[in-house]
Amino acid sequence: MYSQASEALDQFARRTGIPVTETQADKGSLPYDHPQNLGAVGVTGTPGANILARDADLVIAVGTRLSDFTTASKTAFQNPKVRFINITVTEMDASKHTGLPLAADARVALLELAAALEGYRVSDEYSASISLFKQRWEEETDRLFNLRHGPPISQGEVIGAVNRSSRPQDVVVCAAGSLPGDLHKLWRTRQPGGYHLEYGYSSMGYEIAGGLGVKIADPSREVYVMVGDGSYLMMSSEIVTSIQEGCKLTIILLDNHGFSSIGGLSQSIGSNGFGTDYRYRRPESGQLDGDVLPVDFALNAAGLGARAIRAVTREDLERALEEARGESRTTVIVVEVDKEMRVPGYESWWDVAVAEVSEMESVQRARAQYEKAREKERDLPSILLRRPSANAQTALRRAPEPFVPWVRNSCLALVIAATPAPARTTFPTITSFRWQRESSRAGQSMETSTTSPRSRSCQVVKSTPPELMSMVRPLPTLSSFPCRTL
Ligand SMILES: Cc1ncc(C[n+]2csc(CCOP(=O)(O)OP(=O)(O)O)c2C)c(N)n1
Ligand SMILES: [Mg+2]
Repeated sequence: MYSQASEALDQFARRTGIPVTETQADKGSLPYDHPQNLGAVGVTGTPGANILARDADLVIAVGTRLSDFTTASKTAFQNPKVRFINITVTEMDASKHTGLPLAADARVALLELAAALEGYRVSDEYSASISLFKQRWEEETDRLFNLRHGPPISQGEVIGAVNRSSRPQDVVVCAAGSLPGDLHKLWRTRQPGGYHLEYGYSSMGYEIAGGLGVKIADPSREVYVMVGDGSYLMMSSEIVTSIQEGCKLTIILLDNHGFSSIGGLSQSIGSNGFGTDYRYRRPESGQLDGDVLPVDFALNAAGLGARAIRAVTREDLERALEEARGESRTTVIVVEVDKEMRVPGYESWWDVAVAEVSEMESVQRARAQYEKAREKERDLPSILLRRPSANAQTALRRAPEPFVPWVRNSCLALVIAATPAPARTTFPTITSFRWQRESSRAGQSMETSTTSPRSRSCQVVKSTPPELMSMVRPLPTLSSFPCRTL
């Protein structure tokens, strides 16, 4: 996204037929209805993206940190022969999953690689499965957008209504709770920059302040801030600034009287959602199991100077969104949603540790399932290469570009798109990039060390497999890595 690589990614995907999946950071680089766009990948991914990631024999990671969510805690890639090509300007990320580190700007890299792959296309069978997964996902999204649940209505329906009401150039802003995962899966982004998620830290309270920044950056776009009641309670004060500055926001506040996200997680680990409802503590039980706290969010928003509209049904919500569009000042639409009517997960898993020792049977059961699920975590180590000795350095020479044969020999390639930094004028292009491979003689004297992310420890591998040696190059900033070198 920051590289402005959308057009290059579009060309690369169309020409090769290789499917593209999106991290939170990159959603919108391709429009949702692009024929190669399988949508969200990882813990909050779509079935098509996750099934193809599971089976992929080659993953081209563009700008992604291959984080815990993107890799489904290292369970996302199950093909025993899977290889990674990591296109990024961050050297540490370039080496993840024993990938081929291609340190380059995303746009430049994709343009050059598309040209280098002239004539290559994925098989018809693979193409057909991509189309089928896409079609099924659109049907599933329509189902969730039209559940007709409640009232209280479902969060999926609210997302559908906001999505339908917004224009392609408008922006949805969010940060924390159950909304980011649901938006990642369901939001139909039509233009780059139409989807703004703070998912680096997923900070509750970012939403309204962040939305104000987005509006200041481009006042011509309507900004739809989607925020949970918990996050709203953490920081709603920038509503006042938005009114002071005449920066209109449309804020959709989804009130489910607590933490749907953390409540669901807590249930999944056998802890019954402890402490995640906004309820009175009942003296009889000593627990937070009394009545729902009477927080009036519409009154609160009006008190800060916003126009406040309450919506109960889907029709109310659609009318409110229509009214908000004609408003010139910040408008807060408060809609109650059913906390337990969640958008499900698809073909993925997240490593949330379950207590090893507990008297609760539900926790013991969850622990047993957790231990089984963890067996799928794959330790594809990072490669860190020690700075070679002066002799070895002089023996280094350009290696033949391995990218093209890797793609040509792959049957099930997949792109994961994220957010690399913008092109820098000093940055080398792929063809001029110095791929360094030590000669066979120098190979004897070079050693690699691999980090083991699961154990957070560092093992040292003295005899480097020749295949790895052809793809690693010295990392100039090695000393800054928290890793012991030889
Ligand atoms: C500043 C901050 N504190 C705590 C968390 C952990 N956390 C993530 S989601 C969440 C609850 C969010 O509640 P709400 O905004 O109502 O969204 P819901 O889960 O109901 O969708 C919490 C406590 C966080 N992400 N950020
Ligand atoms: Mg909530």
